[in-house]
Amino acid sequence: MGQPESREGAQAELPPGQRLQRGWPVTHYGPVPKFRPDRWEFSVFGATSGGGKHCWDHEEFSALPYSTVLGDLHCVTKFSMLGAEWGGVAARTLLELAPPAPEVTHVMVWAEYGFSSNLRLADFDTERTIFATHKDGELLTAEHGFPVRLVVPHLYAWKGPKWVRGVEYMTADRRGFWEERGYHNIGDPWQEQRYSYQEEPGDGPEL
Ligand SMILES: Nc1nc2c(c(=O)[nH]1)N[C@H]1C(S)=C(S)[C@@H](COP(=O)(O)O)O[C@H]1N2
Ligand SMILES: [Mo]
Repeated sequence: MGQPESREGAQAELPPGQRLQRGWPVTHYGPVPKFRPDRWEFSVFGATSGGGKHCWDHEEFSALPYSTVLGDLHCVTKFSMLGAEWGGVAARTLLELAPPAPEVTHVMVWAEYGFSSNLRLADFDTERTIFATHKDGELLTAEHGFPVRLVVPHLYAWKGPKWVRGVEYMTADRRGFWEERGYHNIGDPWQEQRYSYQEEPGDGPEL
């Protein structure tokens, strides 16, 4: 990645080919899921240290340590939203509460209806990666991902699933929903890594 980590994703600057969007559009594939608190849980599974699965119901998840970070959203369809403040559970908090096994190299973030996105552990384990429940002090709305969405400000926004339900720790890379359908496996907007045909050897598993 080109910039020092403390600035990445909160630069108030547009990556190449992006334009500023006023307001906050809604972009996703498929319907908005209905939130049912009694059936909702957030789980961390796969190659956890110790092998066990960690689960939180909605009340427990809401009681986890709360952090805020600044982070921009860059949609691969070329609009960006700059300067949002996200509140929720930092990825690093989750990594402490549910530590990965030492062999873990990637994570798959899972959302409602089987939507998923894969990330290198190093892209997940940053100070700005956050499971957001709030934006600018307000609870997320259903169409923006309530109750929880991932925000990874230094990558294109499809890398941040809305309606997240869990994280799978992986010892090898696997493609998520859009990464299997023509989008770049890594998705760094500063390098305009939009499409899978731009991938260099080592950027992702064979298609
Ligand atoms: N579950 C889910 N999350 C998703 C998507 C999706 O299709 N399904 N689309 C992604 C894309 S492409 C973008 S640009 C952002 C948009 O977030 P917003 O609708 O809150 O602006 O959500 C991301 N998260
Ligand atoms: Mo997007």
